[in-house]
Amino acid sequence: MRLIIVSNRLPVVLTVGERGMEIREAVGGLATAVKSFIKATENGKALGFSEVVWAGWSGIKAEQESEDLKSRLREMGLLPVSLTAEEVNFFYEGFCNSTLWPLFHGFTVYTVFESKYWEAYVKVNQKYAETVASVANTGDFVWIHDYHLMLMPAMLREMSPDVSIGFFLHIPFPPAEMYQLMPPPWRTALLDGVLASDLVGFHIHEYVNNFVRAVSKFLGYRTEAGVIYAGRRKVHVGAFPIGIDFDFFYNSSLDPEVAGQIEELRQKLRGLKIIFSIDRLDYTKGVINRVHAWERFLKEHPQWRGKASFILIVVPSRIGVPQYDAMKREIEREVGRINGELGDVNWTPIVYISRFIPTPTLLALYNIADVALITPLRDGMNLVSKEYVATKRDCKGVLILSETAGASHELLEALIVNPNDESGVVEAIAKALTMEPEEQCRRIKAMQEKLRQQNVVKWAVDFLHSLMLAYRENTESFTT
Ligand code: GDG
Repeated sequence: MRLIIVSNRLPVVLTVGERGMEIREAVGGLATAVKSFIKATENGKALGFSEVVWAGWSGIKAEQESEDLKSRLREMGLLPVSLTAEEVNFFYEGFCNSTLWPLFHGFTVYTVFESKYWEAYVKVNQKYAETVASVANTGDFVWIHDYHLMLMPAMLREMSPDVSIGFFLHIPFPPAEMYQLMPPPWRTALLDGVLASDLVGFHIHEYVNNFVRAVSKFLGYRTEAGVIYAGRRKVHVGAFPIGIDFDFFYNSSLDPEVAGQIEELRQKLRGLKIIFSIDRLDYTKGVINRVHAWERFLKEHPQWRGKASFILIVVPSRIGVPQYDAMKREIEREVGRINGELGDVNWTPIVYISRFIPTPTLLALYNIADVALITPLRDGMNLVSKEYVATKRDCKGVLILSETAGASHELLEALIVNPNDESGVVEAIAKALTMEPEEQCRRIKAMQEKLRQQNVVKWAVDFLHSLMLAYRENTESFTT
C-alpha cells in the first residue's frame, strides 16, 4: 500500500546552474505542509504506507526536459508530469489562474471563460491521471491536491478503479450562486470529477457547505451530514483545517542563525514599533487596501509618526500576467507616494520589499514584529497568520486578521477585521499598538495552544485516516 501525492507542482525548484540542472527543495504552503507530514511519519510508514511517491509538474517545460532529469527526479521518489509551453499557458495561466482562481475567490470581474483554456484543462488533467495510473496498484492511496486537478479523480477512477482517492481543495469553494457563473457543462464536469473521490476535504465548514449545495443544485445528488450519494458511490466530505509545523516556528529563536538576525534587526530598529506582513503578489491578498489603511492610521494618529514602521513584503508571483504587473506598479506608486508625503530622513513609514526572502530572515521578522497585519480579501486558510503566532515564544505580539481568511475560524483571539472596512482596520492597528503585554500574552497563548494541537501532521493524518475509513465503506458496499 503506497501513498501517491499529486499536486500541480512537484515540491522542487529547478534552476540551470554551472553543473547543469540543479534541484532545490521548494518552500510554500502545500509543499512545506506535505513534506512535514512525510518526515514526521517516517515516509508514511507510521501510517502503514510502504512508501510515498509524489507526482506533479517539475516547472520545466517539456521541450527543455531531459531523460537524465526525469530519472534524477524518479530517484527522489518524484514522478514528473510533462507539460508543453502551450499547456502551461492555456492550462496553468489559463483555466487554473484566470478562471478557477478568481472565481473561487469571488473576483468575478477578473474571471475569464475561454473554451481553449477548458480544453487544455481536460487534456492536462488526463495527463496527470495517466501518469499516476501507470504506477498505481490495487489498494494504493492517491491524495490529489487543489483546484488544478478537479477532473483528475474521475479520470483516474476510470483507469484504476481499485485505488483509494482523496481530494483536498486549498482555496475556498464559492457559494453556489457564484459557482453558477461557470458554463453548465464545465461546472457539472468539475463537480463530477471531484466526486469520484472517496473523500473530499476543505479547510472550513463554510466551503464544505458551499460545495454540498452546489452538488445538490447542479447535480441533484442526495446529500446528508458529511456524505454525498453520487450514484452507487458514497462520497464523504469534511473540513480539515491545514496547520503548520508548530515546533519549527515556536523554536525558531533558538536557532543561532535566526537569533543572530533577530539581534541585528532589534539593534537597527530600536525605538520603533514594527507592523509586518508578507504575501505572494495577488489581488486576493488585499495589499493595496492595507497600504491605504496604514496611511489613514498615520494621518489620524500622528503621534505614531516616527515611532512605528510597516515592513511590507510582497513576493513576486505570476510574473508577466498583465493584472499582476499592474497591481505591482500600483503598490509601488502608492508606497512611494506615502513615503514621500509622510516620511522624513529619519523615518520611513513603509519599508517595502519585493522579493522572496530566505526562511531564517522571515523567522527573524516574525520574531521581532510587534503586530502582524494580515488582511486578505479572501484566503482559503492563510498560513502566514498561523506562523506569526507560533513564532511568539516570548508571548509578545498582536495578530490583526481578516474575517475573510479561513484562519479566522480558528484564531479567534486575533483582532478580527473586515479588510474593506478601512476605519475598522485603523482602529485595530491603534488597539494593537497600545495593547497591554498581559492581554497580548493571553491571546497569543490561547492561539498557540490550538496551533500546537491542530498542527500540520495532524491535518494530514486526520485526512488520511478519514480516507481509509471512507474507502473501506465504499469497497464493502460494492462487495455486499
Ligand atoms: C494557498 C492558499 C492556504 C511566503 N513568502 C515567503 C515564504 N512564504 C511562505 C509562508 C507560508 C506560505 O509561503 C504561504 O502560504 P499562505 O497560506 O499564506 O498562502 P498561499 O501561497 O496563497 O497558499 C492559502 C495554503 O494554500 C495552504 O493550504 O493557506 O489560503 O491560498 O508558509 O511562510 N517563505 C519564505 N520566503 C518568502 O519570501 N521562506
